[in-house]
Amino acid sequence: MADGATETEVELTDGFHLIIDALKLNGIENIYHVPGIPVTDLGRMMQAEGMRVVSFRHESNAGNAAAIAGYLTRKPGVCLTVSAPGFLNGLVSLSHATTNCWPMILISGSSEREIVDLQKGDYEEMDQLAIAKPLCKAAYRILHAEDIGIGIARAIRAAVSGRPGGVYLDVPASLLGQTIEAAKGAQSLIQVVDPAPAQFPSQAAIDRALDTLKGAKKPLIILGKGAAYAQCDDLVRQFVETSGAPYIAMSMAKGLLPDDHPQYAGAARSLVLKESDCVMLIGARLNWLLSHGQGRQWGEPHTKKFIHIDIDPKEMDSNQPIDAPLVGDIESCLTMMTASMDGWQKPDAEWTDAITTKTAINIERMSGKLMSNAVPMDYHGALGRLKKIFADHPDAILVNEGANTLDFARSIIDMSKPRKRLDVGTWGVMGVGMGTAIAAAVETDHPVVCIEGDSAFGFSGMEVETICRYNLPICVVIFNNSGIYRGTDTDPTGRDPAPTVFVRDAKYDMMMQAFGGEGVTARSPDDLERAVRDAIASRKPTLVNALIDPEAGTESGRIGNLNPQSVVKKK
Ligand code: OXT
Ligand code: ADP
Ligand code: MG
Repeated sequence: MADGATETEVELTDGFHLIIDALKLNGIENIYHVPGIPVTDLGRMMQAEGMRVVSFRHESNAGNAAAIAGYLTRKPGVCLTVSAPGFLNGLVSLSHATTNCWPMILISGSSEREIVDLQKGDYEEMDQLAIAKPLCKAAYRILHAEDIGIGIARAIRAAVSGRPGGVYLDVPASLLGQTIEAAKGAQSLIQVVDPAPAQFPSQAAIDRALDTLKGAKKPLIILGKGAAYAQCDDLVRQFVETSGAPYIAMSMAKGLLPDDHPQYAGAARSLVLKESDCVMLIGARLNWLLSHGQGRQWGEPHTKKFIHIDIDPKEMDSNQPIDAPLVGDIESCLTMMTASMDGWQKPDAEWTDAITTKTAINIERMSGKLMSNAVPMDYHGALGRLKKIFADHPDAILVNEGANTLDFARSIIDMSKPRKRLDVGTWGVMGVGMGTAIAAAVETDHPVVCIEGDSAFGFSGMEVETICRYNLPICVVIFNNSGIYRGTDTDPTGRDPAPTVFVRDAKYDMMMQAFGGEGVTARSPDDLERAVRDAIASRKPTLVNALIDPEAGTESGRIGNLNPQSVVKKK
């Protein structure tokens, strides 16, 4: 302090600025947000300090944006919400991020501890920390400005290290205005060093995995979204090609190697799951999406051997006995494996030829359907055109949700680059579409095409205003079949619409027009192709209302078998 200076001239900082400085110090620049008490000024100040603040219409969508930002960047996506109701809205997506193993931080304003803990009835009173804890990977509260550096550092490290996941950070209103000396504040901030350290397995585990793979006559590799998240794309490709094994990709791992790769067995999925004798999982869990590794689909009773790479040791043996567990990060595991694969003997041609033949038959069978010019459109006719568009635009990002709309698009549209297909993830959750699309555009600046069931779109549709407000290069294509799965159900009593149907031929295109974007109705595959190509070229916010035959879909798409059946005869 200069001679004669008074106490008040000491430079101060406060909770608002320390949070901003701590995030920026750790390379976090984008915030997905809904403003309100007590965080309105925090959002404003973040923007003033050069952060990109994307303000949504509902916290669930802001949270879904943060979740996918984490997946795409390997840095925690940050969602900033108000207390109680805003916090609860954001919590669904925090759990979604945790379930999918994506790093995310939900920062939520909260009411004052003294009032909440005595339940005196504060504005938006809620014990948020207690509620968040079981639904995320870690949860912290910061009470003192000098602890902000530690709080943010802990949240970042918890989100990205080991198996990534969602972290809750509770920020009481009084923290934001707390002041401390600026120099002391700056000193208290932490730049996290090596937030997701490499985790190498032992050489013995590698040798066991190599021996198991070597012993296989009919090996199969399954790539999951953990492998896409790991961002060691060249190494994954090198390993797959050196092994010579056929592989399939789980939904969001499509494109990690291009879907037209000669070893890709996606179009012979049933065959390879059933007939393989050794399955190597790389960043994919043997959960419901793989029928827990059992049942008819897997050719049960089977004696398949399993090799499993996962960063979480608890994942091993969760569904099937794992013969060769490889606990470590994918990059470290595959680096060690490929180092010992010189002169590797590829699988017998008998196995790979059978797959190539089946693949060719299935692709041929499908290609006829993709030429359909039926009006009203069926799923194949519409998706056949979108398939061509993605082939011409390999950098475009595909966001996809719905039931039939999801399942048909997954098997019809090839992806040729990693992390270009973003969808409903492990929970199969509807409503992720607009948040996912917005974050994909913000984080990558690539054009985004969302292929949305009309029901799926309804969960987050108001965010078309956000898309227009930020002028994002997003084209939303609504597969409008006037319902959930189909648009043809009726109420047996004749009183109401059936629970699964919507207003017939709704004009969703007008929603986009209402906010200044392009809104187009597509009745035919030609209309659809033209509209989407125009949208990608112009990068203007666009909504294409694609009218699909209400009779074209099936109950629950490809997962109708999960519906319980009633034994009582229908009236
Ligand atoms: O080998 P076989 O013969 O089996 O064939 C396979 C491949 O070999 C072949 N194939 C190919 N052939 C030729 N060429 C190529 N290139 C090719 N590629 C593949 O195709 C078949 C299929 O291959 P696929 O897809 O790889 O394999 P399969 O067997 O399907 O894989 C199994 C799974 C389980 C891995 C896969 O199916 C999968 O990933 N499924 C995910 C399913 C999912 O998550 N669904 C979403 C949830 S459904 C339901 O819950 C819905 N809700 C309820 C609800 C939800 N979810 N959330 C919330 C918050 N509230 C409520 C609702 C409300 S869906 C829904 C709305 C639905 O209505 P919409 O209007 O939105 O949508 P529409 O249905 O369109 O009306
Ligand atoms: P999919 O739905 O595509 O099958 P899952 O979400 O079920 O994929 O599985 C992803 C798995 O990847 C999780 O079990 C997670 O622990 C794991 N994982 C994520 N990142 C890494 C990494 N860098 N190294 C190893 N495993 C990882
Ligand atoms: Mg529908």
